[in-house]
Amino acid sequence: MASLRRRRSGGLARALLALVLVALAMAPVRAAQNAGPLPAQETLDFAVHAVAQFQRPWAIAVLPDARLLITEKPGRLWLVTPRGGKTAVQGVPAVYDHGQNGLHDVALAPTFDTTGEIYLSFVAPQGRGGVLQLLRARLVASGGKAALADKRVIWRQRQPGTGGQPGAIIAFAPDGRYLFLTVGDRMQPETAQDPNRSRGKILRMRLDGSVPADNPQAAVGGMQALTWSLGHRNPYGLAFDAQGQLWSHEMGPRGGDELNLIQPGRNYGWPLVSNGSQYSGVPIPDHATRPDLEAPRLYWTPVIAPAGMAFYDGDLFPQWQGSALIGGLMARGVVRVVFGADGRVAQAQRWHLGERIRDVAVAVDGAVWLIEDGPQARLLRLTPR
Ligand SMILES: [Ca+2]
Repeated sequence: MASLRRRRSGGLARALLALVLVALAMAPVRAAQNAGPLPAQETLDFAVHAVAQFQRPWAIAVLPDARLLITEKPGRLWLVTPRGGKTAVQGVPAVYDHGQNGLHDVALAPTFDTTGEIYLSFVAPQGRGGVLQLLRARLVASGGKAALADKRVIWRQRQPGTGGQPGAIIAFAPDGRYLFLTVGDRMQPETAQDPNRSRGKILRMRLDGSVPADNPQAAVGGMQALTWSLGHRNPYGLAFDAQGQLWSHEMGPRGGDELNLIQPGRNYGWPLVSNGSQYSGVPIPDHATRPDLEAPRLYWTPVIAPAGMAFYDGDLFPQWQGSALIGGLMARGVVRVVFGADGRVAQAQRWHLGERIRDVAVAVDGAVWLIEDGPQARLLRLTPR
């Protein structure tokens, strides 16, 4: 009897072990860390220099000659010297400046050195609201003046909206052949799962806006042909790391800000799953309940409200090499995320600066540029102490 019981319990233990091994094999490499509760550190590791001031700025692009292009949401574009001298760039298209809609990202074309081309994303007035558009133009600057020439809209959203978050962040593949654009759900969550709507997607296109033949749904045509990934909420950060991997962050609703590794054809879950809950407090199933949907590699509850992201590759802060620097609107500061060789993603540091941070960029000399958010927002330069 005793030996029988032992045999039975031995069989049970082996069955349990087998179950655990199967579960481990099926589980993701590592459950995502919640970095939300991690406190900001007491001291800053850098000196902060205020260089210039802007009205509702949105994005920074760094020119090879160390100057900057800075957008302001109401529809202004500035060419800015590293010391803060500002020249208004003429010829910016009309924007629908409402809520979080307006003039958004600015990015240099991979061919900028020879063509002078840049890209602007903006919500253009249409109907009673606006549609997200992507414009390619040539930056012409000389004699203290600057203007956009040869303007061409290369992509436009079909259905207008009156508000919500447009996404609108631009990134280029490391080989310089493809452009990626985030499109927010504009507070219509169900559109993020609608394959025929641009909202809640990350798009991939050629530099002229045409469909690359190797996009996951290229053969389907229409909106699906441009879609690289879906199920996104409000992606205000998009950047390639040094290994050529594409990362995006997005704001969760109440909790559940996400940092995602973007892979072609994958569904990132919004609004079917989220590690946050509805603003009303109504729960949403967690990412863990749907292993068929791509889970974030790192998340924040409570939220940081991430905005802007740059991978640090400069010389002034060697300890930050390979890190992602992410601005925080709610966090009122900057977060540094590190990536282990084993696929581990973790928040390494969080600095409280006392102001909402809208965008982050790495300067030509390895300093870090931050732009604050709001009507009197400062351009900040971070250098080693
Ligand atoms: Ca998600």
